[in-house]
Amino acid sequence: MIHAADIDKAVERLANTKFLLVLTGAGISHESGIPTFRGNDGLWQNYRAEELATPWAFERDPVTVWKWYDWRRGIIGKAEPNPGHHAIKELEDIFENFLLITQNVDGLHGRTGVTRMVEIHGNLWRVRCVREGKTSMLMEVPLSSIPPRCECGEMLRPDVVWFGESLPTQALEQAFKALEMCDTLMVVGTSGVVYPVASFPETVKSNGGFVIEINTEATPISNIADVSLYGKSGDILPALVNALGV
Ligand code: BJW
Repeated sequence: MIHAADIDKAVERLANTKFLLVLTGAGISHESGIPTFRGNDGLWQNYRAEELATPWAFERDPVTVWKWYDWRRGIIGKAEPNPGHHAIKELEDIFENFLLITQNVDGLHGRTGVTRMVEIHGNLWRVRCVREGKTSMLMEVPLSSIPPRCECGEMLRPDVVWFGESLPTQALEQAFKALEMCDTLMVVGTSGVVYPVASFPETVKSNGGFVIEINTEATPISNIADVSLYGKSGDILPALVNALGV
């Protein structure tokens, strides 16, 4: 249940924001039919994301890990950006100083035309040779052979960030700069448990910034958010853009 006073508070802040930083997680793509990680529908053959999204799982059993990605690529390949994704593109058009940091690897934000974006956990349509480190796009769905291989004969892996791996340096640098510069952070559809991204709201708060959270349920971020708007991002984000009325 969203209180009108909370919406008003968020809109008033946005109207006075100089630099808007938006951080998204799997929840924003849920209304496009893509399972989240920690919801019940995120389970795949009884595996949890934490058991598959690791370099050790890939080393031990690349076929199982690739089958999980092939399953997800099949779902994502049929999905379309939803009103939440489109509203974020509208926010990019409204704010001169803007950055979107997404933890999502599904590429749906990019399909709205948003350009000031950092895909901080990578992109599951991009693959990387495990020997040469060379990246390329691989759009085939379903994959004709698992695991897919590079021209050099070595395995390809999804160009995403697994647990225990460092986030891409350039993406992190862009994120840290924006965390310093922004006065408002809008956090959408993330459970706020995966680091280092989970610490971003705290960083903004300690820099004196304002945090707006949008989620269907309370998360650890709710404890520090200035406003939490509980509901679907596909309903709340368009309502906020509409209320901004620019
Ligand atoms: C809706 C909705 C609707 C639903 N509308 N809302 C410090 C402390 C503790 C641990 C660590 C630490 N630093 C590093 C770690 C270790 C680890 C970590 O964080 N572990 C925790 C689990 C404890 N982090 C790492 O290893 C990271 N690397 C790193 O830090 O490198 C340096 C280092 C290495 C080693 C040691 C120390 C330092 C890498 C993390 C990589 C995460 N990778 C994944 C997979 C990406 C590829 C892929 O997709 O396959 O990223 S895991 C998965 O979780 C994915 C997501 O991006 C990420 C976050 O999930 P997200 O988006 O929040 O999804 P959910 O499902 O959790 O939540 C969805 C939310 O939406 C829910 O709240 C719903 O309510 C909501 N929702 N419908 C609005 N319609």
